[in-house]
Amino acid sequence: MKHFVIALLLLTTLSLSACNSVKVPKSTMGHSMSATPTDVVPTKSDWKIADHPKANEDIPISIFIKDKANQPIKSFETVHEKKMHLFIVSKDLAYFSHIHPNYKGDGEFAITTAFPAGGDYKIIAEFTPKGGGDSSIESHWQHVEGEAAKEEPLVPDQELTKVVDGKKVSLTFDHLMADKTLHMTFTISDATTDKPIKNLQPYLGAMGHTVAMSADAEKYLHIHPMSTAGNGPKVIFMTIFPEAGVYKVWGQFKHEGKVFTVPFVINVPQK
Ligand SMILES: [Cu+2]
Repeated sequence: MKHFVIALLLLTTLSLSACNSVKVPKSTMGHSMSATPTDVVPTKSDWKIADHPKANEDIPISIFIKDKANQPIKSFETVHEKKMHLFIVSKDLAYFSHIHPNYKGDGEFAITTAFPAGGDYKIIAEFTPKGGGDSSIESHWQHVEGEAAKEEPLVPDQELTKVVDGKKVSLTFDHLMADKTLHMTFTISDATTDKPIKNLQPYLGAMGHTVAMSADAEKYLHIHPMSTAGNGPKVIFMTIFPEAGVYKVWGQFKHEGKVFTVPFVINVPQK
């Protein structure tokens, strides 16, 4: 049944803070695309990270997931092959990492990672307590000591074509505007020959994953392709950007055994 639900999964749209929570139903079959939380299990979290983590050192991170009564949540669904997906972004959104903590039991997830420079990072954990229909999100801002990287201004890309790891990737939208269901399409070709790539491989159970984050790192969307059919060159995602503004979008795809991540900065206009 879960697999069937996952197969129907078209998108997951979540906001990080409860006060401006945006939840879009996974299925677009209903009429309502309103921002109503559906079957997200309410959670709390404790984050245990070394007191003064330094850049470029291995930093153990433990995340304790609890229910609203402060009791550990003990069992989790496996979603896209993992019990937890962890995203780490620097405050300027220049740095992006997608990793998978291990489940230790009793609500505790653990991973060791290194931060590339001093500064502030947002860490976002996505997981689904057993029985939950949609993923829950917990997030944490972490300061890291050490020399800061030069801040990269978040400027919308003039042209939505990038070359990453020998792939040329273009991003197009059917209509780009806030608060409206839209299609975003990644088209992937070989950067040297310009030939369309038709042998993309599934990555974590989907033909691609897209994460989008608002410029202030407060709004977060994790989007999956509309269909698992086809292996490129086009991968189509459907989503809603909850508000107008600048977003950074990271598309992640797998080709010839290697995952590549392609970032874009877009400006989503008002409806
Ligand atoms: Cu993941």
